[in-house]
Amino acid sequence: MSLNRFRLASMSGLLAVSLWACGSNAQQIPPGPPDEASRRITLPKGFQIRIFADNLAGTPRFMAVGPDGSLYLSLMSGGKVARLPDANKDGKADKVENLPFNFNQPHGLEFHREGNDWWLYVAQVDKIERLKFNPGGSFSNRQKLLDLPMPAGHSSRTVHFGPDGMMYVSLGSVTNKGNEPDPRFAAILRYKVEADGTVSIPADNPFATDPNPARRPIWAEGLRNSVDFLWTPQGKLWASTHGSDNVRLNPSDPPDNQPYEEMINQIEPGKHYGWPYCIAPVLGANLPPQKPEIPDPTTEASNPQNFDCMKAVPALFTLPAHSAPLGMEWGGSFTNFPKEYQNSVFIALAGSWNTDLPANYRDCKIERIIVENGLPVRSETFANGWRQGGQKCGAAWGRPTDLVAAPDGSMFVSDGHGGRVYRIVYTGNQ
Ligand SMILES: [Ca+2]
Ligand SMILES: [Ca+2]
Ligand SMILES: [Ca+2]
Repeated sequence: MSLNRFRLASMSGLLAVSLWACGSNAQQIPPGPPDEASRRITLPKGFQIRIFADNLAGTPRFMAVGPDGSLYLSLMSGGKVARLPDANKDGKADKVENLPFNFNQPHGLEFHREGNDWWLYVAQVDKIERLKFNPGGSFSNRQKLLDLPMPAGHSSRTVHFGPDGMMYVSLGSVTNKGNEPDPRFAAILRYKVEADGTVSIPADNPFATDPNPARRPIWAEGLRNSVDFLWTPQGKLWASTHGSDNVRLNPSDPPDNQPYEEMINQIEPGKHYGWPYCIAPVLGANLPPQKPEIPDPTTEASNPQNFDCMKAVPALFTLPAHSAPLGMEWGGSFTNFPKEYQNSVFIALAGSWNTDLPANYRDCKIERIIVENGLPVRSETFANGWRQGGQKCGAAWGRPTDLVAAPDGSMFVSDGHGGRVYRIVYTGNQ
């Protein structure tokens, strides 16, 4: 959860009031003149996309909006976090300012308040750090909170604070579908951060007293690579996860079809989500009573405990293999969008880079998963057109990477492949 309506509702003081004023009642910033994004990308009727910032070097990844209303963006391979203000409110970043710090593959960003202070949390491949945000926009008091295990494998690390005030961190796997060197990989971890930056294991963590200290922070496991996660308005923790590559249920099956990519897992403490032993059984919605996960016949992991796939929690919603889910956000955060878009999950899909058969090339696009009665029921494409027909997303004009709510309730979309940030607004016009 970032600076969105759920957080704002619980804040107090002038800062909260000014931020709230930036939300649903904010003056809508017009989309600006047509550009290459508006010519290429298709959206539902009434929505407009424009380039907010271009020529961003260093692999743009995750974003967060700061207490100053500016967009902050991690530049993962560049080792930087950039600030992209739009003080003149013309729908274009006024400038790209790199914060004067070097980071180690920064990915997840989150602003979180402790008392009167705002801190920017930066998830890096080997650690979590935070920096105090000062009025005027400078950062100070850099603190390392936590070391994360290495080597990297999947190297993106994501940090969010939950509605319970705890810090959640996701780490992908080191291997494709093998044995991991540390139980903190392929898991979502949960920590308590004290006001002075001390980090501890909450007593109600499911493995808080495990004899293996590395298991104590685990909140949920069997998640190969949960690049992002969020909390629904009902307080449910939902996480995507990337499936293993090169699974065929039968040796004669065509490539690229298995496993289905898990878009929404409802995360419960202490539960196992199947990887590396089991895969999702159903394409699309798998709602209670759920079909159980099925064994991955190609797993390279030894299975000393004879892990039973009946014990894995199946995903609530999947999409085809190689969809590659990255950033996700609750639709209600986009207060500029019509009401029917708000009860949904928007998810950035990076699409195919290593599929074999052209028929299975997946789009790099933004998908909207529609939620009814608290459950994901179906999905539809929201923004598409970054790749041309017959082209893999690895060769496309861009690939959506993350999406967050702008201060006026529109959507910022980062593009780690095209080096851009876009802004999607609802105007109601064709
Ligand atoms: Ca501007
Ligand atoms: Ca699973
Ligand atoms: Ca997110």
